[in-house]
Amino acid sequence: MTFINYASREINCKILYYGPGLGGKTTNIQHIYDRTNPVAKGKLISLATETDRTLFFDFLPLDLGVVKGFKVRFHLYTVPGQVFYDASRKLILKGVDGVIFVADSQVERWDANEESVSNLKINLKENGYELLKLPYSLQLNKRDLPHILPVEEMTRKLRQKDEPVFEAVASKGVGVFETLKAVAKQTLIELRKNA
Ligand SMILES: Nc1nc2c(ncn2[C@@H]2O[C@H](COP(=O)(O)OP(=O)(O)OP(=O)(O)O)[C@@H](O)[C@H]2O)c(=O)[nH]1
Ligand SMILES: [Mg+2]
Repeated sequence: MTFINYASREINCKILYYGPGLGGKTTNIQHIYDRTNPVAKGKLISLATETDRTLFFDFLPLDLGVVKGFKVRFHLYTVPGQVFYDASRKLILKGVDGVIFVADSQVERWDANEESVSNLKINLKENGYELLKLPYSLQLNKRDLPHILPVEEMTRKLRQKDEPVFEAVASKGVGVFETLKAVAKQTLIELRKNA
């Protein structure tokens, strides 16, 4: 549900980072924010608890291109990954144009990844979206840690369609822009189709 502002000639897209708690969603957005030209970005808004888990969302408007004379502004959000914030996740999904799933590669977080993917599918459906039609990328994060699952196994089990898959170390910025660009590209293709 892209929002088009004819007065300012802007198209607004909403990209959402989804995934299990502590998987690295906020770290992705923080890195993008830190590395983006001040002219191209808005304010980073972060609502967190005292222990620094995202309670509501992170939000980052970013200018990334032009479609038919309209400036495309990407708004990046992350959901709170903790299981009990499901009501917030449902709310944030409204109006989504693309999703990045940030999986935690650690062996002990496997169940949390699976639970989060099925939660994503349920919430998309409830909001009337089809994952198959949505711009989507899969990020396998925390590749720097010792007890992690092989990329092939994670990909086989977590991949939902033919989405691009990226290995990442978000805390070092590895794979962060690649993942965002892949979803942004798919989103722009959708926009151009419908423009
Ligand atoms: N070693 C390592 N640590 C990481 C990586 N990415 C993120 N972290 C750390 O993991 C912790 C959680 O990261 P967050 O970005 O807050 O996770 P989140 O997915 O936003 O968590 P919620 O907001 O609770 O859903 C932080 O301490 C990060 O510094 C990574 O690739 N490798
Ligand atoms: Mg967070």
